[in-house]
Amino acid sequence: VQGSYDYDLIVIGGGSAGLACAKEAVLNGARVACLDYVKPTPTLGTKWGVGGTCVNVGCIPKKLMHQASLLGEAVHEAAAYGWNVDDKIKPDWNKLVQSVQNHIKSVNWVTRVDLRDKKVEYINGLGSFVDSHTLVAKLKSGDRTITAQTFVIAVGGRPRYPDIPGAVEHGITSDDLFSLDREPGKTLVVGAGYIGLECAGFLKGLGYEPTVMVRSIVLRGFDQQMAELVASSMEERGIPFLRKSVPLSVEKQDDGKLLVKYKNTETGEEAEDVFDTVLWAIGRKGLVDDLNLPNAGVTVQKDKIPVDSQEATNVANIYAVGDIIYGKPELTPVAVLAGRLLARRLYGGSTQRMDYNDVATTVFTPLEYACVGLSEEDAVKQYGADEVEVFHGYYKPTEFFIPQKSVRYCYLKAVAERHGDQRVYGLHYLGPVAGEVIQGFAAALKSGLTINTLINTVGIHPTTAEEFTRLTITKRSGLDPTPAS
Ligand code: FAD
Ligand code: NA7
Repeated sequence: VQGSYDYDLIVIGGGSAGLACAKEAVLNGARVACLDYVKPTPTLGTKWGVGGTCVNVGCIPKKLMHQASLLGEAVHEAAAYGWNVDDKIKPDWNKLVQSVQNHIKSVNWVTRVDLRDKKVEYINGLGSFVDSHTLVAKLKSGDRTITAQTFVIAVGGRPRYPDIPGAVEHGITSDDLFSLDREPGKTLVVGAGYIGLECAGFLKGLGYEPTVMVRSIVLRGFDQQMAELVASSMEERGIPFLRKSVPLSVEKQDDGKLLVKYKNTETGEEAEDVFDTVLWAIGRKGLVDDLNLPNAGVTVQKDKIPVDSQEATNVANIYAVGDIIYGKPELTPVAVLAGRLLARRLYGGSTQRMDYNDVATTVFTPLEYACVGLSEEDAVKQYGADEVEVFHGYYKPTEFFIPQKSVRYCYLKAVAERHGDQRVYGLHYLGPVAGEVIQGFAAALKSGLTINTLINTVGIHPTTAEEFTRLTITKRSGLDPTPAS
């Protein structure tokens, strides 16, 4: 009987998905508890407050460090614009970390106040199922057993460590980097997903020496032409990429530095180098283990939870949202919207489902890359090469001229239907403020944008976003996509 449970809804995980879901459920009349618990990182013991990955060890600190790195670049450009700048400027890592952490702590505080105001009961405990309606919350003060009609699992994930000697003892992950109490120095970044590239990018901008170790390809899952341009733009800035390489071991030398042995996966050749920091960015693991899911009967697939189009698991009263669900984009706005829509369906009489297609995203590398919709290879796979037209061009941002910044990798393309209305399948942009450029186009693409509409839209001059309205050269034509001036 519904009334006999402690709560209508227990949300496990107080991150982007869980908080959005819990707050929306209360707004729609439900009695809700939200559990959040962070296990410290294995070696440095880093932990943080309520709010999940995005706020504490993800999007927000990452964007702040990226901004710090862009500012350093801007200061150097300022001289060309006539500012009298002391050329000995250098960043203070500890001060940056302190500023970033202060901001995070203020967000943690606001989040707790918001939960109290919105009447969500926040429980700082690790949740573990007893059965499909009962949970044990492991609190500092001991165990507390609570029951609910409905559960939403929103536990997200944590970075993986490779299974090699010294990985855990001597390596760190993004969970430690944003609060590291010493300068990272010469850093080996292992993994060429977006997290690895972003971290390498801002470390370089802050004056350190990152190297990226790539096992196979760069930015798996993204358009590969764009991914290679991102990598080349980073190499041009002096970030070496160790291609086709995997680490074998990490040892601490007597001088405190880290000796990394690695091998080339094609030639088998082994090599070694010494670093101050080794950062694992080799992907993330869903946090299913502590949940005791077999007690509730919930199915797991590769440490993630498969759900249907209503975010329902295989158990009738248990749902899952956010990074923990299998096969969907792991992004904060996806987690937030899916969590909110789920609560509205459960308690607000809504039938609206989450649309996981055409989600825009940005890789915050020094030269940023943003995209929405299909990659060129996915469009070709889906519609056939003869049915896909790619409009592309290089461009020169006005603000790059005076400081004579490299424009070699400022490039964009629209992947579209070849015949008929020439509907746009995907947009890709490499250049400054990429996320700001693509966000509005994402709404256009979702509204059925065509090439005709795109090139008949009057641009805003002088911007880089206006380059999308000038895309007239197709790859098929073979014409040179570089601008004359
Ligand atoms: P989380 O935010 O991870 O929240 C889950 C919470 O549940 C955590 O606090 C966890 O400790 C807690 N928990 C786990 N198990 C239990 C349990 N048994 N009991 C109680 N609590 C538990 N996304 C973007 O959109 N843009 C970006 O720029 C971006 N940058 C990123 C950069 C980095 C370095 C990283 C790591 C991620 C980034 N992401 C970005 C991804 C984004 O952070 C995630 O998609 C988002 O946080 C997922 O939200 P979630 O609610 O599913 O999980
Ligand atoms: P990703 O996007 O899963 O990328 C992980 C990268 O690490 C990728 O380049 C992998 O290469 C590489 N990798 C994976 N395992 C290893 C080992 N054992 N050794 C060396 N290199 C390895 O992870 P991120 O951390 O960037 O992002 C995590 C998620 O957060 C991601 O799914 C986003 O959607 C959100 P591969 O291509 O597999 O050869």
